[in-house]
Amino acid sequence: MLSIEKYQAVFIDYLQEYSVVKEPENLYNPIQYILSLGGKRLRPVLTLMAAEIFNTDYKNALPAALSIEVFHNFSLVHDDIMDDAPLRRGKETVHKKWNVNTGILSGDAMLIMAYQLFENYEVNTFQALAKLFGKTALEVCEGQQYDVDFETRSDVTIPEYLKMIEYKTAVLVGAAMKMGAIVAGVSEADQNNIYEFGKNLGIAFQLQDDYLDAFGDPETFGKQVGGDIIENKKTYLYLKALEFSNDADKQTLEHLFNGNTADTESKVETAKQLFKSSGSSDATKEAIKEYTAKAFSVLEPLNISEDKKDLLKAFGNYLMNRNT
Ligand code: GRG
Repeated sequence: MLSIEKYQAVFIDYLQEYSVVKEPENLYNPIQYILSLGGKRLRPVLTLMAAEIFNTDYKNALPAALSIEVFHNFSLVHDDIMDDAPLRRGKETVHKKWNVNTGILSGDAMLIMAYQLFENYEVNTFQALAKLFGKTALEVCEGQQYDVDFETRSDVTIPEYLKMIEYKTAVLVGAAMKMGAIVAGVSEADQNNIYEFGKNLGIAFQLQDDYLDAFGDPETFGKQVGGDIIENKKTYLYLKALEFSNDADKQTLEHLFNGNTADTESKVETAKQLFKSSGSSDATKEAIKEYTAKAFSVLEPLNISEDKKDLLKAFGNYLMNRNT
C-alpha cells in the first residue's frame, strides 16, 4: 500500500497526462485552469485506496478516480457561480476570471468528460460505474437545491441539515470509494460497507468545512472566511447556536441571518462570537469526531487486514485535523 501523499502524486501525474488543452480555448482553458488549481485530491485518493484495499492494482482505478475529480471540479465551478464566490483554492473562481456563461458551459463539458472516462472499462464495470455515478450526481443536485432552499427558510432542523450535507457532499465521497471497490470487482456487501465508510467520513468532512468557513485561517482555507455567514447559510454551527442560546442571543442570530447587511465584517464577527459563546463551535467539533468514529466502526466487518484499516483511519484523522 502506498501512503496518502504517494497516491496524491500518482494521481496528479495521471491528471497531467489527461490534457484538456484543446480548441475552442474559451471552453477548455477554464477546465485546465480549475483542474490545475490544486486542491487536496481527496476523492480520487480514496478511489485508488479502495481499489488497493480490495487487492487490485490501484492503477486500474485511475480513470474512475479522475472521473470523480473532474465531476467534483465541475460542481465547484457551478457552485461558485451560484454563490457568486470570488475565490476558490485561494485563486480567482472560473466565472470571475472568465464570465458566468463560460463557467456554465465549461462546467457542462466537465460533467460529460466525467462520464466519458468510464469508457476505459469493460462493459460490466462501465455499467456499474455509470449507474453509481448517475445516482450520485442526481443526489448532489438534490443536496444543492436543499442548500439553496434553506437560505430563505427559518425553520431548518438539524436532521434536515444533515440530510442536505449527506446529499451535497457525503454521497460523492462514498461513491469515490465504492468506485474503487467496483473496479476491484468485490462483493456488493463490501462495496456497500466501503460506501458507508466514505459517506460518514464525508459528513464529518462537510461539518469540518462549515467549521473552517467560520473559524479557518484565511491564509490556508482558500475561500472567503465567513462566506457561509454572509450568505445566511444555516449550517450546523448556526443551528446548534440557536438550540443552545437564550432568547436574546437567539433573536440576534435570527435577525443576523435573515437579511443582507452591508456591514459583513461585523455580521461575521458577531455570528462567530455567538457560535463560540453558545457552545456551538465545540458541539460541531464533537460531531466531526462522532461521524469520523462512525466511519471507523463501519470498517470492523470488512474482510481486510488491520494495516489497511489503519491506513483508512489515518486518512480519516488527516481529514479531521485539516485546516484547508
Ligand atoms: C450534479 C448536475 C449536478 C449539479 C451540481 C453545483 C452543484 C450541483 C452542487 C455543489 C456541490 C458542492 C460544491 C458541494 C461542496 C462540497 C465541498 C465540501 C467542496 C470542497 O471540497 P474540497 O475541500 O475541495 O475537497 P478541494 O479544493 O480540496 O478539491
